Amino acid sequence: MMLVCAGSCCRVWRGVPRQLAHIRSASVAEPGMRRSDEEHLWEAAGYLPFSRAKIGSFFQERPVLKNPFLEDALLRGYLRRHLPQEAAFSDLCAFGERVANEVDDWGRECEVTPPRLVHFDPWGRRVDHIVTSPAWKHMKDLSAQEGLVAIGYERSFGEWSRVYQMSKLYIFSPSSGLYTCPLAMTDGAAKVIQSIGVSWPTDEAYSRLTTRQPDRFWTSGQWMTERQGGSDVGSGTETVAVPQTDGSYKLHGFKWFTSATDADMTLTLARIQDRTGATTPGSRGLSLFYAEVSRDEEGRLKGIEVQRLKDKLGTRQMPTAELLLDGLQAHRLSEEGRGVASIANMLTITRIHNSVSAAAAMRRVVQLARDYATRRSAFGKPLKDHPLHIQTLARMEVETRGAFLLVMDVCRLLGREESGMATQLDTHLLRLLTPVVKLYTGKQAVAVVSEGLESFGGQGYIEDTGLPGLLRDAQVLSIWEGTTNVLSLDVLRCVARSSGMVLHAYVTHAKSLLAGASSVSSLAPAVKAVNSALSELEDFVQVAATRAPGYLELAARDLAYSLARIYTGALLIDHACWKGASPSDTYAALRWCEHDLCPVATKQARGCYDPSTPPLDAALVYDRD
Ligand code: UCC
Repeated sequence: MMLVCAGSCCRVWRGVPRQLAHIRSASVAEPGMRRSDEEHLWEAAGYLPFSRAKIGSFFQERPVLKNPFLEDALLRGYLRRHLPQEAAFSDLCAFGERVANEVDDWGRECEVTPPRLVHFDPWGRRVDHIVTSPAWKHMKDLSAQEGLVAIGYERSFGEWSRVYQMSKLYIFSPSSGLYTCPLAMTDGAAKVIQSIGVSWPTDEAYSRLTTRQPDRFWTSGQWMTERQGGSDVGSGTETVAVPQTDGSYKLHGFKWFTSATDADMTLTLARIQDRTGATTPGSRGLSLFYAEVSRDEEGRLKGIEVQRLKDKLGTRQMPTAELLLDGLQAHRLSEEGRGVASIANMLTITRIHNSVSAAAAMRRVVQLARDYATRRSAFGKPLKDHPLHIQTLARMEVETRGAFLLVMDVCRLLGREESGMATQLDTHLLRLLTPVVKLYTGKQAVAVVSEGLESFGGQGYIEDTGLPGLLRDAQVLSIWEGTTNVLSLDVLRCVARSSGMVLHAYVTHAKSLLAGASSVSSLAPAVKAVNSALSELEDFVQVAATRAPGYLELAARDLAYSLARIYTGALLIDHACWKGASPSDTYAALRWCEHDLCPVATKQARGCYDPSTPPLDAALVYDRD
């Protein structure tokens, strides 16, 4: 008797489990025995791999989610630089542990147990219950306990409180089962209420939106989108508000997309009817209303019918519903006709949350991909030892770092504004950069997450790995809260309304970020690139100011991208100059600045915004031949 495992049969036997080895060594193989006989015997014994449900012993190792705070050198470096308090570090570290070990599983459960709508109870009564998973409810409690909204209002870290809050959300977001969506709207609603003044009827709501007590915590909706669309709110809003004798209103309308519809309250827009039933058209006819979602004694929703849940590409963890408002009691929060301006505060907050989620999605896919690269071997060595693979991950890392710093800078500005520290320059920057960061990171997230899936090969395309959900959920980031083009036009609008002051603030601050790098030779190419992109940008603005308005509209998207890339380059350079910076920080800044930082100038030089362009574009798009 001897062990036969030489030559080609090795391939066959490699899959035999170790516990069967004694059978293998003790039984069948005799010298001179033909391999096919041998295989036959093993197969008869039921041990031949790849036959009769025996698939061999190789299983692909999964990527492991480790503590996302400890795994993120840039996040920790950024906080060491700006918010070096031990309390913040220990909280984020403990929360990161919780996310990796507990919350991520809940997020997965939210995905595989999506919400469903129960229209009727067993006895035929209309109830319109949106049934959510236990994990979704855990997320609500956790959000209160961890202060994911509260931190922004407690302001324990002064002007850095928003950075702290958003760092926590950044760690949480990809594991949250999209609970970051109701949190974004909850934060936005608290902000609107606070800016209007906390008093009846919203004082109780404000305290619930910002509490850390799970049993008191409320989430808010933001019902803005109607059947005619969600971008052109001014002409698309049909909902009417009928005044009541007690000073409240009854709302009648149809909300086409309402996200996280299991909310406890909402802010929404409607047109106030006068005594004749007439309303004012356009934005000027819109007012902002507050309404609570409640039920009568029979369990029916008061003044609301849930028509159906939406069947979406992603964000399936979260209920999105069509709602018929049929006499919903509401209270007016804004002055009449000031609805859009009043809800703008909410949009600022939700757009910043959106950007945090975008950067977080990129970070998560990079973390998983780099872990996987240490586990997965191909062509004889781990993926991490293939330079081309690592180059690809490094490019994703550069995009992620840029997105992170841009997002955190906007959070910094928000924190300064809310703590009364903001200069005029900060206020202008916050107004300009909010649409810029939202539109740019939303697009980057889709690109980076898509690239990230590829780094898992076919496994990145398999639903129950949880990886495709990252991409499906990223796709919404450039759509809701203002599409890329709508936000690009918002950039133009705030430039025009401030008579260019927002751009002046932008250039001034970007230059000040570069100041510390003037003597750092390793960063010289990056500094040169940002400086020349800033000059190109200023030249573009001067030329564009002399052209017809259509010129700027055509340039709007490229302008917004230029603003994002140049400013991010300056932030990366500034961070690389910090005394605690690492060589990777320098490398990231250099790589980022190899981008075309000012595409609006490049395209201007090619005549892309000239009057001949729109007809050529149209002819191309509708080319029939
Ligand atoms: O609701 C949605 C999904 C909810 C889920 C959210 C989850 C997020 C989760 C993230 C984490 C995962 S999606 C639907 C969202 N809808 C939008 O975002 C609307 C997009 N459309 C726009 O943004 C448009 O530009 C409009 C609606 C703002 C345009 O309306 P108007 O009436 O034409 O706007 P005007 O005339 O330009 O501005 C009216 C007033 C002005 O103030 P005054 O009168 O004082 O001069 C503007 O300065 O509003 C002010 N305003 C703003 N202020 C307008 N936009 C802004 C702004 N962005 N910031 C500050």
